Amino acid sequence: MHSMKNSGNTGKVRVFSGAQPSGDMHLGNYLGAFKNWARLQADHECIFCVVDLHAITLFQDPKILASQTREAAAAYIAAGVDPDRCILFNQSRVSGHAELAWIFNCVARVGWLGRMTQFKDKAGKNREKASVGLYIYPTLMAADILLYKASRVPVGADQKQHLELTRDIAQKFNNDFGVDFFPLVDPVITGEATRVMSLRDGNKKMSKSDPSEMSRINLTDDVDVIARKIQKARTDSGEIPDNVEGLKDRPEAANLIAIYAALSDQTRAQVCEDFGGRGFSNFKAALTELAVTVLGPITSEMKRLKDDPAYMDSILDAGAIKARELSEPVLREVRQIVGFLGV
Ligand code: AQP
Repeated sequence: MHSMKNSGNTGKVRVFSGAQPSGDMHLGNYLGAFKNWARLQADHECIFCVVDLHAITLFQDPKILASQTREAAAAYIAAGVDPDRCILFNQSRVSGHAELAWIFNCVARVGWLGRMTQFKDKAGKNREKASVGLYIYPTLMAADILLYKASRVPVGADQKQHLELTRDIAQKFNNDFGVDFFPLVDPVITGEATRVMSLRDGNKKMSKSDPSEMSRINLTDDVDVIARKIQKARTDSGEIPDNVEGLKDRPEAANLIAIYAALSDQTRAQVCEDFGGRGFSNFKAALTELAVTVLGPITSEMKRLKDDPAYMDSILDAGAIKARELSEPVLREVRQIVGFLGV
C-alpha cells in the first residue's frame, strides 16, 4: 500500500511554499507569504523554494536571473526564514519538480487549466502569444508541493485557486491509479492582509510585474522611498472610519488599513478604532513610521546577504541536496505507480 504519510522522520506536518525570482520582492509577498512562513517554522517541517522554473514562464534576462534568485532567498531569510530550521533551495536544482509536473500534465485536464484566473490576468489579450509554460504553471505548482507530499501551503489569497487545482490533481492521480498516495493540501491563508493591493489602484493586486514602481513597496526600498510611496498612495476623500464596515466600497482605504493591521499584528477593527475620524495624512504618517520600523531591519539584512553571494550559494546548495534526498523516494514510488520500466 502506498502511504500518504507526509511527516518524514520528524513527526511534524510538512509545509511547502515558494516565490518567483521574477523581480523585487514586495510588501505583498512579505505579508501574504514570508511572514507566515517564518511563523510556521516553529512547529512544522518547512521547505521553502525559490521557484525559478516558474519565473521563466515570463521571459527573464539570463544575466540577472541568478542574482534575482539569490535575492529572493535573501528576502526569505531577512523576513525570518531560518535556513538551519528549514530547507531552502532553488527549484531548478531538483529535477524531480519538472518530472512530476510532466506526469501531472497528463493527469490534469485542459478545462481545469482554462479556468485559472491568474493565467487570464497574466496572459491578458495576448493569450495566443503566452508561453505554454504560463498556461500549465499550476501543474508545476502542484508538483512542487506534492513532490514532498507537503500538506500545508502558506500563500497569499491569489494562490487559492491554484491550490484547489493541486487538490484536484492529487485526487485524480489517486483515483486513476487506485492508490492513496498524495495528500490533499490545505491552503494556509492567514493574517489581516492576505491580498495586498496596489498603492495606485485598490482593485489591483500589488505585484512585481506592475510597471508602476509607485504601486508597491519593495523590500529593498529605503526610508525615503517608503515614505514617498505611502504619501502618494491613492486614497478617497473620506476620513478613516471607526469600524471595518466603514471600509466597504473603499478599496484604497481598506488596503492601507489592512497593511497597518498586518504590520502591527492587530486586527483591522483595532486599527479603525484607533484612527477613526482622523484624516489620511495623519494616518499615512503613522503608517510610514510603522512600515519603516518593521521593514528597515529586513532591508538591511537583505543588503548584507546580497553582498555575500558565496554564503547565499552555500545555503542554496545545501538545501538542494536535502530537497533531492526527500523527493527521490517519492518520485521512485510515483514512477512505479505509473508503471514506468526500469525504476
Ligand atoms: N499582493 C499580494 N498580497 C498578498 N500575497 C501576495 N503574494 C504575491 N503578491 C501578493 C504571495 O507571495 C507569494 C509569492 O508570490 P510569487 O512571487 O510566486 O508570485 P505572484 O503571486 O504572481 O506575485 P507577483 O508579485 O504578482 O509576481 P508577478 O508580478 O511576477 O506575477 C505567494 O504566496 C503569493 O500568494
